[in-house]
Parts: sequence; C-alpha cells; structure tokens
Amino acid sequence: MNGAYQPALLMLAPLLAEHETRLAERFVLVRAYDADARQALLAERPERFAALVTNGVQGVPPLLMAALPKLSLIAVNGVGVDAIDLEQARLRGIRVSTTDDILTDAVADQAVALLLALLRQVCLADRFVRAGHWRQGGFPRLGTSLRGQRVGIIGLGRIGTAIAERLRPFGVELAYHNRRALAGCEHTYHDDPRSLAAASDILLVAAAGGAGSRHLVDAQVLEALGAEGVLVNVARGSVVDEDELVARLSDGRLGGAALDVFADEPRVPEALLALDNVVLQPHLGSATLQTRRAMADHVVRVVLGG
Ligand code: 8YV
Repeated sequence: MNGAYQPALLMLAPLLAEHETRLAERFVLVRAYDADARQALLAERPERFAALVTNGVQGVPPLLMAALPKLSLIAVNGVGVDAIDLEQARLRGIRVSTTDDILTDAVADQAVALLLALLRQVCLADRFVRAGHWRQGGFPRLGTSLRGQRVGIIGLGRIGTAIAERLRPFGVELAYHNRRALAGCEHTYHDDPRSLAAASDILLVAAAGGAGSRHLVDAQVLEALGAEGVLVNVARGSVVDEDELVARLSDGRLGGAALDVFADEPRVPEALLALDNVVLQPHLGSATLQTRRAMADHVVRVVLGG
C-alpha cells in the first residue's frame, strides 16, 4: 500500500519477523514494549489504534487500555488473559482473542521435560560435566524414578489434561484439583489443593492465572507436599506463594521445584539461583518454532479480520 493511508497497529509484544512483515503490509506497526514507550505513545493520537497485539504475560496495562478510545480488538499471542482487564474489555465491547488450543502440546511437553530434568538431575549433571568434575569421580547423587510417583495436577484444563495424558505411560498415579470435579474424569479428584498436595509426591501447576488462583499453592499446600515433594509450575508464578516456595526450597522443607514461570518476570528470586534442587526456565512453555509460528499465524489472521 505504497503511499496510501495505513491504519496503525499497536504492538505490545513482538511476533516472529515473518508475521510482522505480513502485518506491516496493512498496518503501520507501532512497537511499545516497555512502560516508557507506552507512556510516550499516549501523547501521540491514541485514537489511532483500533487493534493491538500482546502476549500472555504483557497483557494490556488497564490505564493504557483506558487511554485507547477506539480500541476494539486485543489479539493475544498466547492463552493467558490474567494480565488483561476483561471487565473493562467487556464493558467497552473490546474483543479479546487468544491462541486457544494451539500451544497446549508445547506447554504440556515442557512440563514433562522439566519434571524429568528435575527428577533425573539433568541440569545439575550437565553443570557437573562442564565444570570438569567427572574426572575427579562419578556424579555423587542418584536421581528419582518417575514410575510409581503420585502426581497431583492443579488445574486439569486443556494443558493439565495434555500433561496427564503424557504422564500416564510413565506409570504414575494421577489426581487433580479443579474448582469442580470433571464429569467422567478417571483421575482422583480433590476439592482442596491441600489434600491433593498431601496425597502427591509431585504437584504440577497448570491452572490459569489471575485473581481467582492467586497463591492457591500457599504455605499450607507446600507444607502438605513436604520435604520429599516437588513442585512443577508451567502456569503462572502468581498461582504459587513464591516467598514461601523459595524459603522452603532453601531450608529443605520442600524437596525441589521445576519452574518455567515466576511472580515478577523476568526477575527470578536471587536465592533460587544458588540452589541445586531447582530447574529454572525463562518462561519457555510455548517456545517452539512450530508452535510460535502457528500462534502468530492465528494472531495475524485475527488482526487481518480472517
Ligand atoms: C507466553 C503464555 O508467555 O500463552 C500464555 O499465556 O504464558 C505463553 O505462551 C506468551 O504468551 C507467548 O507469546
């Protein structure tokens, strides 16, 4: 559209370059990835924006949403809507689109990868080899078998169910906690996360974030999981009381944790960095090329009105 009028599209998070190129054929892309850039763009005709692209973590700051009078579409490159003021969107008739089921497999794969990495000490042993310690003697600690473990899943939605399907062939016992029991579900239901944790060796968090699930995994749940228990979180850092988690991992009241998500990303509590009983990832649940391509394809389709 050389020279012709092009509407503006607000980008609060990037897409893959190939997808941004497709969007740039129809829109002037205005990128605002940090608070300063967002503040600056409000001074420049905020009524330009009828649509914006964001991701699950960035969401849309409520004040920014309020300052965009013509906004009618929020296209989320992800499934999480916990960082979006859905009530404001509803009242203003703003459509919020997500990538639905597209990332389910990738996040479920990541959960299993993290769990095995933790139990089999993959990252720790890798550090051992790189540091040259093997020449002084074999790896000093045995790992833990997954077979026979009791796995409790907090949040048996699409991703939680995909995790359960992957774990079944490993010969684990599966149980779950949701607000309500799922009709026809074969796994044991616990109406309270504490009782699930008490009956689990491994607690796996796959619940949606937001006010409703904030600190669902609190001190009592972690206490019930106990010194031999391990926590895996691929959902949102906010679902777990992170201070409690860090304190218990540090003094041995909790056995270990594999974490893809944190309460205040990209800040990771300093104390975790020195611990051997944790596996830490920079929020990579959906981060495969195939998945991110499929997610971005969907976002482009939605923004272009397909
Ligand atoms: C990514 C996620 O953070 O979908 C989500 O809610 O947390 C992740 O897939 C992100 O949205 C990828 O763009």
